[in-house]
Amino acid sequence: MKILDAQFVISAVRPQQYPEDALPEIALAGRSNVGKSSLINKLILRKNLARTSSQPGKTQQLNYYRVNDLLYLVDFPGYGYAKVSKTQREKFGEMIETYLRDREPHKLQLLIIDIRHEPSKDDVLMYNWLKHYEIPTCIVATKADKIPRSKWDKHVKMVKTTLEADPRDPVVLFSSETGLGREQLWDVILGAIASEEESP
Ligand SMILES: Nc1nc2c(ncn2[C@@H]2O[C@H](COP(=O)(O)OP(=O)(O)O)[C@@H](O)[C@H]2O)c(=O)[nH]1
Ligand SMILES: [Mg+2]
Repeated sequence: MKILDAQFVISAVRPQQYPEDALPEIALAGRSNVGKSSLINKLILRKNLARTSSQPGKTQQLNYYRVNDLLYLVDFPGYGYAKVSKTQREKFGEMIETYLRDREPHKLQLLIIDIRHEPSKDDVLMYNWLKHYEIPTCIVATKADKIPRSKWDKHVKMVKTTLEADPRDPVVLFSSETGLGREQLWDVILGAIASEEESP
């Protein structure tokens, strides 16, 4: 995928701030620190457009990045951050659930999992929400460079088993360090946008 243009658009704290141009939205969810910002930077080949490791615990903003006047990447707040209060957790839940239920341009969800670890309870909960709202989902097992290649299969299997993943959901092995999986993930993203156009 050739990146001609990539821009940060807005940190939206309420639906009224979401873009209104109806470009398809590809959203990313995952625990804080799992590597979402790094993955966005790798996808769009910018070193630091999506700020890595900034403001952990900001539970209520969706960061919108516009790519090639073609689509938005939408970075959800990271979940599972220990210092977040119960009220903030509830706000996160409300915001995300409303987005998943009502956001028409949302075409694909990337669920980002650290390949080294078993998915957390929050990961399982998020995956179940996605299934409940029938959102097309791609599981991305990132930080692949952190374990030896010989262990990739076993860890991918563990991720799928713990999530009880639908075998039809694609799983992409990724590394923001090496770029592994970048083209494959773009194929999944472009495929999700195209299949939507075929069957309105
Ligand atoms: N080795 C390696 N480190 C990564 C990878 N992705 C993210 N990281 C590191 O993990 C930390 C958290 O990444 P970040 O993108 O800020 O996570 P976020 O909180 O999900 O946005 C940073 O120190 C990144 O450099 C990866 O694929 N490989
Ligand atoms: Mg981040």
